[in-house]
Amino acid sequence: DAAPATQTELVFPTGFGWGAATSAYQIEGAAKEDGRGPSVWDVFAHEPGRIRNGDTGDVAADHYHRYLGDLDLMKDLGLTTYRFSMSWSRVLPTGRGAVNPKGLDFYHRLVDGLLARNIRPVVTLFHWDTPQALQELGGWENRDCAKWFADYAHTVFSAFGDAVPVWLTLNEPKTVVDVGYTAGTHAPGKRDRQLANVVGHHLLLGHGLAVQALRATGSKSHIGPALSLSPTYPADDSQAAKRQAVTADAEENRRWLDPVLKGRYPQDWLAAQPKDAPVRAAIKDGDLAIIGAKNDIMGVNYYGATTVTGTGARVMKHPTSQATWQEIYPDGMFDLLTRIKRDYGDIPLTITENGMATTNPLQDTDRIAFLRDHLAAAHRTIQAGVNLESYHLWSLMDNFEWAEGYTQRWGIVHVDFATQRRTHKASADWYRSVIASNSVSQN
Ligand code: GBH
Repeated sequence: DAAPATQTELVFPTGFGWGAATSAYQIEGAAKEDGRGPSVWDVFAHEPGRIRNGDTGDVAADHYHRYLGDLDLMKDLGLTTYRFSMSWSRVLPTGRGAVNPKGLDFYHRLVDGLLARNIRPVVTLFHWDTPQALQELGGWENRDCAKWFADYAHTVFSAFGDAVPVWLTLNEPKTVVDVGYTAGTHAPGKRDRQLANVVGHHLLLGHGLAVQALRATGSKSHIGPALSLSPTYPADDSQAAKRQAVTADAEENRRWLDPVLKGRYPQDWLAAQPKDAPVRAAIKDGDLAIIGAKNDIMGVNYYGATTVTGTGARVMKHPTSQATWQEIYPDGMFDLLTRIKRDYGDIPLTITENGMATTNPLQDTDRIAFLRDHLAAAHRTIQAGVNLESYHLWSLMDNFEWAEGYTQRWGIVHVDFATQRRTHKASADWYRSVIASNSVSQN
């Protein structure tokens, strides 16, 4: 049912990866089955008052039991790439030590099912679900966590070998720092900006050690992080707003990109840390060489722009979605990706997440417009010479949206959480025809 290509069609390069993304805690459920150990999210979600309506990921979209049907759904959409995450505590129930064979087996069945359908598995190792047993030892506050993470990574690299062609180490370390450790509205629910920055450094170290672990296996698979990035813009033409946009850029983008792609923290970000900030002591000699070792791919989660006033206040210049933090600005994707190439070199890029939440249950024409505008921006980015190899929309299906529970729906496939029935939204049918034609019509 592909529309014939016309002049208004933006045709993507042959082989461009058309994907969707999910994460383990948000879709799997089966929280206590087959030997899975608890993660910080199991504990956090069960604390009263943490999650809207008291929701948890105990069952979520029950993907652990329904993965075969979900694989067929992906095949039916025509996906050529699928990004999911492995639950660390399903593979290693206490985070280290003995492997849980049933946990590993689930991911083998999933990976094999993808390969059998010609869908490329893109696997995130850590999407925020630190094993609870490790949290009891301080989790990412403890420098050893970087090593525990690399050991877990080595375990799965050895188990999957070349069956997984693309590994993503961390999903959005920034969110762990800002939401898990500063706002305290994600697990583990702490509010300590200084400790948060230590956690941020340990996460980056974990990333670097995991890259080393992959290289040590001799694998030809590719690896990189998935960073949440947001181009920053001044709200007006004032010098003050322009300066604040640079400061915000350090927080939003350079603070993560510079260590990974240049092996150093940005000077302005470092200078902004108090003299006695514990993060200064946490950064040991040699860490940045590990963190800055070569990556094969950079994953970018792009949700929107950041606009700042002359006082540094964040304001909304563009439309938002049901998720009121989201400032929808498709051109920002072009600005961000062309900037990465300009400032950091020609590393292959993948959009690891992009999408919106809407209250429209099935006729999600707002989501179609969002996806169309962002894919048009992606197309322009490729035309400008950026090596953007694939796009994973967030999300394949409705799921457990962290502190928002099941009240925010991000999927192109609707999930009735009472029956677990999956139903295509209008955006799913639209995306299927985009994939079939390898093109997007501009309007
Ligand atoms: C992504 O984060 C996540 O990777 C994914 O798991 C998630 O489902 C998806 O986005 C949709 O949210 O509520 O004001 O405290 C996107 C980056 C960082 C945006 C945390 C929301 C919380 C803002 N997110 N932020 S607030």
